[in-house]
Amino acid sequence: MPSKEMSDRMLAVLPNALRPQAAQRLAVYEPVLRRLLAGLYGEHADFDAWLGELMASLGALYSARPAELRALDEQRAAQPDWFLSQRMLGYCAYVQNFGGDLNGVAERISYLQEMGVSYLHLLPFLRARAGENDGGFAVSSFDDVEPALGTNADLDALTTQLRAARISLCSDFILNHVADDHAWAVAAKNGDAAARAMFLTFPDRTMPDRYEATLGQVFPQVAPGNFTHVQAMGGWVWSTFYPYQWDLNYANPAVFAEMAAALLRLANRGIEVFRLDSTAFLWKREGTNSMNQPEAHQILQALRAIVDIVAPGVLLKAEAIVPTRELPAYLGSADARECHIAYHSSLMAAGWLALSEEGTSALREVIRNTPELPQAATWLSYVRCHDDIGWNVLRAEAAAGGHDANARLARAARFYTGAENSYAAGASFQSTDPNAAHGSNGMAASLVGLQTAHNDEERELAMRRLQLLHGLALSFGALPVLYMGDELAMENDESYLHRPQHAMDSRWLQRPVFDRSRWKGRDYAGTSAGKMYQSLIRMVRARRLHDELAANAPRTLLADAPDGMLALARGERFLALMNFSGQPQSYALQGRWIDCMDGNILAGAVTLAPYAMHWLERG
Ligand code: OTU
Repeated sequence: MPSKEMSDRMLAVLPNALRPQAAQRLAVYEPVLRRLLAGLYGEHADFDAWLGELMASLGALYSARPAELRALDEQRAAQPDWFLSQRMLGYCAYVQNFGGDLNGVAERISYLQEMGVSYLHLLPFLRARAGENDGGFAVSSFDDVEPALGTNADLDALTTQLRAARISLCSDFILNHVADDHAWAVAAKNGDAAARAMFLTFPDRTMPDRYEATLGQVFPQVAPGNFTHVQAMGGWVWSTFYPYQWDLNYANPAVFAEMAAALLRLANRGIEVFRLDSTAFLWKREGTNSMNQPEAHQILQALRAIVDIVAPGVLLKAEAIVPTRELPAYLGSADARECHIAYHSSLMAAGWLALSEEGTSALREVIRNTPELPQAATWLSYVRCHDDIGWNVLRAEAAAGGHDANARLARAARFYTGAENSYAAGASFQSTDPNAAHGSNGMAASLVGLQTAHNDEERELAMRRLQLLHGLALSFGALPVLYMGDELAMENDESYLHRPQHAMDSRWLQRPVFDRSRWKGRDYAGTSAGKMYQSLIRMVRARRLHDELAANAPRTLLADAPDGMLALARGERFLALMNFSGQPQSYALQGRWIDCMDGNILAGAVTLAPYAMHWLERG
């Protein structure tokens, strides 16, 4: 289909007033979209007709976009690096744990403002599978709020209130799979051929066995294998995660069109950021681990082009828990725009590895392996999230210098269960092999030793470790996202062990209910909650004052620091010194510096106390 015809299909459904603006965006991004979709689906006989319908559906969603959101689109398109500022701060929470329901979350907006939060990621809140649903990651409808959490009207009210408070709402968009009770799965089970084609189904084990030869396993203990036998589907269904999460078949253009429309419908409800879940898994290829395939990137780039045309105020965030070298591709490049934000899970895991080893060699390797960002894109930095700390992403960095990566990472995994003489109180996740580097679970405060501390001195060291990891996330040059409860040093929640549907998934250890009493005591520095909260707020405030800490400002790793510490320069005027070891470390400063926290003037050799961090500005 010629370009003009394709654009016209969209323009035809728009009211006159919107046409000039749409035509402008189409002129830039329609050729990109067409090239990507032709690459993915061009071989299909009815490709042109399909494309025409897709464009018409985009036009309808464009017309339906509320004026207020269109205004935001314009504003952000004019300033595409708006989210790279050091004034951006994220917060991530489960709706049910943070506020009970969506209305309860709205009541906590003033707390978010008090912390300086400008971005709120609420974990899955769309209608989820009845019964087990992987914490909402098995979605049965993209168009309805989970009834236990509220109504669609509550969501509309929340996005409106958040927007007024200048907080962008981020929602998960779980695009790799749907629940086995989603309408498509139900129709497929009832024999509907078009619905069946939305999934990857195999009559016998021939193909599944061939794929399995090179596939990994995400949940080897509780959901082994990547295929589930479903009688009503006449065979085996691809299910990378839990058996009730059915992978979508992105080789089918109908899947792409449906999912793109579902994303835009949510965007039109005022969701400003989409956390694209499990992006690495979108395309399957025999003989590979079916992760990070070129087509997965083309799908993401096509979604980006659609967002650039219909809703350029919206941000796409890639959740790809993959080795560092695979990460940059998710942020695309100048001529292949992809996601705006990508989780830096290597940086997160390497911070924890550095603490456990009291050495920064792997962390430095991660930083060296982190390339410069394309324009208007950023990493997401974090200390903890609702998932496990996955050590396997660090294989390359842990092997650098001739180390045995597996031994090193397996030790870290043991360390965070409390073995190896450690202060940590955590749990291991999903491994059938005791020598493997399985993931680690636990709230940050418990993993840094707050839960096992016997006296003030141990508590002080644990607190410093918690501050240190947050300091790294806040000074690295990224969009930092706090995980609900960490700001109040909340500890592990063991209650999941008594819930049969959760007991086998220790990620629930780090999914506690917001602790109101800690929150009430947040101004009182005599408790660990208050101490953490106060120090975090101080860091957040100091960060806001320094342009050098913006996500896209330069970062230099200083090689002259001892192995126990990390010295990170941000531009010429800002220096973060972080001691990851239990021993004092000394560092020779060049010139005169002022400590951003206490105003002390420093010059020459400085000594960092165990686990201490200093943010210095040129004096
Ligand atoms: C994502 O995670 C979610 O964050 C998990 O909570 C979900 O269970 C999962 O998808 C399925 O929707 O590999 O890159 O190791 O890090 O499952 C996608 C555990 C993922 C998670 C992993 C993950």
